[in-house]
Amino acid sequence: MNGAELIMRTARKAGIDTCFTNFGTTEMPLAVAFDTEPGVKPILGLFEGVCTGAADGYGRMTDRPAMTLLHLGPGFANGVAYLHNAKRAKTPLLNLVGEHTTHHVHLDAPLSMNIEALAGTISGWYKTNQSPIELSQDFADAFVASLYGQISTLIIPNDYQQMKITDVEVAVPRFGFDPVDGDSIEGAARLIRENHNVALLIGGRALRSRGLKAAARIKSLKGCDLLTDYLPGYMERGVGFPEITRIPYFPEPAMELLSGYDAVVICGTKEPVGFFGYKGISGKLLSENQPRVLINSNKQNPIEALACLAETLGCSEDISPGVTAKRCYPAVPQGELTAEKACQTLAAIQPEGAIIVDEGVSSAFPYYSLSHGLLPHTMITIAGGSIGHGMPCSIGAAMASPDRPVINLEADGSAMYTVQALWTQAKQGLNITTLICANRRYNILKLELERAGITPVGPTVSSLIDIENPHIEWTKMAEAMGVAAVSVNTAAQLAHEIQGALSEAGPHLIEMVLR
Ligand SMILES: Cc1ncc(C[n+]2csc(CCOP(=O)(O)OP(=O)(O)O)c2C)c(N)n1
Repeated sequence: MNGAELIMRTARKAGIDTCFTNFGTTEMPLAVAFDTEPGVKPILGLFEGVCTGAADGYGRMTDRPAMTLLHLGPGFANGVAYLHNAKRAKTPLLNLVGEHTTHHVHLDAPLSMNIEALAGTISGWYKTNQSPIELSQDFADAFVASLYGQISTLIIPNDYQQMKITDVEVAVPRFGFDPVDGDSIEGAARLIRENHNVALLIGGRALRSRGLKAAARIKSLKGCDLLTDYLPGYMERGVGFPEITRIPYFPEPAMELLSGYDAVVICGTKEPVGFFGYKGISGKLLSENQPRVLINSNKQNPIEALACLAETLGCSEDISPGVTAKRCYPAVPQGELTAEKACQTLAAIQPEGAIIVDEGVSSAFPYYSLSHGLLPHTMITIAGGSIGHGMPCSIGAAMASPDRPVINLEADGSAMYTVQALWTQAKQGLNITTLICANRRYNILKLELERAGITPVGPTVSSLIDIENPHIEWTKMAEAMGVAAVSVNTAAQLAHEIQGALSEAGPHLIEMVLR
């Protein structure tokens, strides 16, 4: 067995089954080991951002890491933007990156780069392997670190991947969250008991069904409102789940919402701050005199922390009927498509168990408020605001949940960053329906310019937020990569095409021409 095979064997033993890759010469032994030590399925992405975004989607669905295999510093750098979203979503994810052979590193060859410096900006755990004997243990350490909900990056010199290894045991990862902190739970219980109007701000794993159940128990007894960040990574939603209010994107309405609370209990996320800093507006969304308490650390499980808080407060297991969503959905609207009508149409026909990957940016603003009473589904958002995440993330979500339909609400500008993800969707035959929100501009930037008082927008800036000229032919582009595609401009056509796409295996793209 060589070092690369030892890595694959360790990965398999840890339970890793999928690797999103775009490799090169320095990772050759690892690529060969997919055959000689089978068990981890490699999936080719035609750009590293597709690989890292897909690994993010996989990790969000399973709470287990998918692996990536990337080429040196430049390959890793191409993936960083979508690792950023994964980091913000607290996704478990494990990168393997090849390094030049040890006797070549100091020669400053063309592809040489400081990989550790790159890895350090994004990874909760990273290391360059120092000896082939330690490869298995390094991998197991990387795996364990990722399970806390962070990125691990293991950099492996090419000669160590090739080196023959005998008499080394395959390391078995041992993972456990730290126990919850009784003092902060007591502090939170006191805040809830002593204040009239308390918000429970939850994120990360707390938005999975067990966390939501604990939050709903607390709300049933104490009436706390349940809030989450504007861009939560992953959320179970719909009938039977409690309503979670998203903190608005712009700071004024966000502060208005939060100022209504006497105190805030935070679990699975951190104190809320605005997306951007604006002149004369505080970046912190809570005021200094609002009491707050955070009930978990990064190494404690927020689900356990919430469940423990529910017990401490004496909440019953039963949830009040008023706390969870009842079935409620809009009708398919009529007429030409607008962003509002596109969201209504999706909400009207979205099937049970759908995984909604929301990168609709400004076109998706109306969707969330329509989705509370839909059939149970999963919502995934672009947690770090690094656009181009939707198409790759859908790949990982579909690979992790092959029996569930993935619907990617995708803004046209964002889609263009990683459009080659469609090729991987077709190659793998994934059940993904991509709904392109074709407003043909960077609309959110137009809104931000207006907010900044820059109206009318000058011709040069105007041309920098217009993506219509030349016209992007979505159906041709999708078809060129093997994805069936159609363009629609009325709500009725959209409803018909979504239903058709969902009833047929494989990926589909629907261009929604928005007025
Ligand atoms: C990686 C990255 N590059 C650039 C940006 C800046 N940015 C934010 S939104 C946006 C345009 C979004 O346009 P589109 O996806 O078409 O959505 P719309 O605003 O039209 O709703 C850009 C360029 C970003 N957030 N992330």
